[in-house]
Amino acid sequence: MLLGAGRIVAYVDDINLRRAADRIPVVRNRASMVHELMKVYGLLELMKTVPSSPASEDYVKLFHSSDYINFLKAVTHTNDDDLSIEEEELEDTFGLGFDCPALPMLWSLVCHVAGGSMAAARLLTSGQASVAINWCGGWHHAQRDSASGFCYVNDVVLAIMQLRHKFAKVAYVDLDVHHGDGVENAFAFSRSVLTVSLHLKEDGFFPGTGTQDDVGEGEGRYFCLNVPYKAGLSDDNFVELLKSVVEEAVQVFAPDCLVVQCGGDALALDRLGGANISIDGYTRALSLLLRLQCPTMLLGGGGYEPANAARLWTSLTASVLGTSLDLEIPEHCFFERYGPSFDLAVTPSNRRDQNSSEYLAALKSSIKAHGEEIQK
Ligand code: ZLV
Ligand code: CA
Ligand code: ZN
Repeated sequence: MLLGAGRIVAYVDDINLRRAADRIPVVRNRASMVHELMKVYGLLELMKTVPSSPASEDYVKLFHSSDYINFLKAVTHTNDDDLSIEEEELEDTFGLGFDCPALPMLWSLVCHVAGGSMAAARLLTSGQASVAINWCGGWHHAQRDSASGFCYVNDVVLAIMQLRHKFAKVAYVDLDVHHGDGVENAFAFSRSVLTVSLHLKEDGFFPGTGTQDDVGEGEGRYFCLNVPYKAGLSDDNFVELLKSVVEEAVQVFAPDCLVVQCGGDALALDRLGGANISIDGYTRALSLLLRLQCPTMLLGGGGYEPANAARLWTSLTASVLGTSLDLEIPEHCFFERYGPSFDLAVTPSNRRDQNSSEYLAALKSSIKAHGEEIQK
């Protein structure tokens, strides 16, 4: 499926950004795998590639608290032996701990990750691109004063804040299998940013928030849309949810700009996932969103089978560029990571979709009110 006819596509391409993203423990080396796969398929020659530079402390402070930033910087400058805080204590202190360990050079990682999505935002605000891609971004759980769920900095919130300088209304759609809680919380009171997350919601699944009744707060009521689903969600049901609830709400909202978090952990058989989406399912979902014809930022996020995340984001990039790719993965430095199939497809598994038609119908009807409320 070719999605992007007539669009100027730009890709944030920076070795230092990739090196920083590669150091995030649960997705080690993933950023390089994604980039190398896009390169060997010849996609880099088909789009504008734009470097990024690390964001400044003042930029990161536009969303994160000074206390949290000072803590990140202090952790960075302390070696392990000096770190007298126990792991459990760290978890209570600004969210650092098991999911978000205190990594070496953490502050530099934070600035690079924030800088990548800042560069993507600038491409859109300056009109240099109509689609801006940063597969090293999408860290949607980080909160104003804490790290959470592998996310140390909320590059998404910061990028949306930049986009708001030029675009009055920004819609955010989060396809990651987890709830985009950090982005939702940041804009819960705002009518200028519509946040939408589709996510798996079952007992014990992180972060545990994002019921359909969670619709935003105060002035921002109904400008948050949550679409919780059960395990095994199929392509058809995923696309149907986007068509019947998300598309309508976003159309009524009529954004001037769109940000799509394309977290790849809703793919079939993801290590941390639980949905059953194929690359074709993601492509159909994105094509619906691109039909809105507004400047669009594409970000990464989860995706814990690195080869599958690389397959997905390479395929989505090709679709946006209006080009198709050979199924056979070309020989390159990460080639052996694509075995045993060595092809580009990620197809659904044969697991049962626990989203019954009754569940989906009830979900749709409970969410329907959104369109009407947004219109008021
Ligand atoms: O994909 O965890 O379940 C965006 C994203 O959305 C939890 N964390 C936390 C909450 C209480 N638990 C316990 C802490 C677990 C610590 C270790 C792991 C270790 C190795 C491999 C996987 C995990 C893990 N952690 C699996 N699920 C979690 C979640 C966080 C999920 C974040 C998703 C991030 C990038
Ligand atoms: Ca999500
Ligand atoms: Zn996720």
